[in-house]
Amino acid sequence: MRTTTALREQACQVLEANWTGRFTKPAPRLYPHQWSWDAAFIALGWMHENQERAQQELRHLFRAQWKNGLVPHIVFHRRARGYFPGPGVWETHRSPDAPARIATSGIVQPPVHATAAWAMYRQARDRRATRAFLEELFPKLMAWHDYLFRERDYHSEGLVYIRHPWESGMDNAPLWDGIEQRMHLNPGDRPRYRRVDTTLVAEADRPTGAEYDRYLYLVRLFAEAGYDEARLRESCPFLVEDVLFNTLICQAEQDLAEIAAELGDDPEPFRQRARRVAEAVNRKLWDDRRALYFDYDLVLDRPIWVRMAACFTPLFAGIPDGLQAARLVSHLEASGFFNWDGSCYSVPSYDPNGLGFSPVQYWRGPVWININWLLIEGLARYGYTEHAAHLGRTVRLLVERNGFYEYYHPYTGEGHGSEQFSWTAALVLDLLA
Ligand code: 9YW
Repeated sequence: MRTTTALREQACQVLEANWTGRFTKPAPRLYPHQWSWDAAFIALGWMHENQERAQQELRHLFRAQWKNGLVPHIVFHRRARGYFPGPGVWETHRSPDAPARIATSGIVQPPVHATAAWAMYRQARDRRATRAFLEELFPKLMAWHDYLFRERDYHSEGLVYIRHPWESGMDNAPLWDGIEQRMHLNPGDRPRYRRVDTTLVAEADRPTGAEYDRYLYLVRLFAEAGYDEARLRESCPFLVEDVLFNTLICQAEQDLAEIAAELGDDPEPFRQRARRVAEAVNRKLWDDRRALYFDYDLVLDRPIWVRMAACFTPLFAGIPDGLQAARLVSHLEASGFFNWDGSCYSVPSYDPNGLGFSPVQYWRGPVWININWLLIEGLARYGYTEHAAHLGRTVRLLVERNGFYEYYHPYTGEGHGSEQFSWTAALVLDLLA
């Protein structure tokens, strides 16, 4: 076993190697631009080593915020090549809200930013310097959350929707299989393009061509609608209230309340909004018979009964009550997601007994460190310290034996996707702190 200091040094080296001078790339070659929720996780790692970098990470992202508050899921790095789809595909100039001088995508990713900003402040040795940063970020975070509640809360019920699988952060999760099958593309609808990802990592580790066709079909739909949210609400075939996304906005609102209080503002509106989301998640996404939270398909108006590790994450935001939490934890143990004996590295991203499970294919089974980090925090929040410690040991074993990979084979522990993956390194730094 390596010493904690050695592991921490290696994690720092990964972040250092991916630092571009302006922001941190998620991975050396596969992802040469800045990604939104990666930036938040990466800041959670940098904050232990270099507050300045942690702040710059979020500053760089929010500089590309749209006029309507949208925080884009990718901020393109002008000099970087070798990623598809690039700015030319997104055509964000069709939206009056997109920034004129910064190239971005036109969709979002889960809102972990207020959570990262508040953690950075609590962690800071020099709180005075960090307070100025918090003051600078506070209105931007508010605009970001306001955008989500204003534009994405279809029935004004306290839940926000996503309109693209990429918005979930879990691109090819089996959650979307049913919706994608419904999206029949005529030959004329099938975009022509050439992927780059499959030339950089094993094709079997990545989403399929049929999935990419649909991802790009949706992007074209957005561009043609000028990114007009009202129009998209009517025409988009993919509208989902996602458990993970709503969990993270719920926690982010709680953290925004803390930030507001610290800055002398009224925290109550944020607390109220967080409570409203929690109530809505429990009312609409909780399935009492199955003792689990499920995503909701707004187009078909019905739940998506697919068991992902992400379905357990409401623990992170304190959403379940004590009894619900106990049932969630029993479910986690009984279902093959969580193993004490190490027969499977916990927690695989998707139900190991589920239809279409793959130990290597991206979000269809491999272990991801960010999901584990959310579960570790969530389990600890409810007092399941042994469970949390077991997951912490699993993460450590995975990186010690295999390196800082994007995701891991749940049975062999082998690393897949990109190596030198930033959020794996960043969250290991946070867990070791
Ligand atoms: C892609 C950068 C991103 C993550 C996503 C992950 C992947 C990008 O990489 O998507 O091109 O497939 O699914 O969560 O933010 O690390």
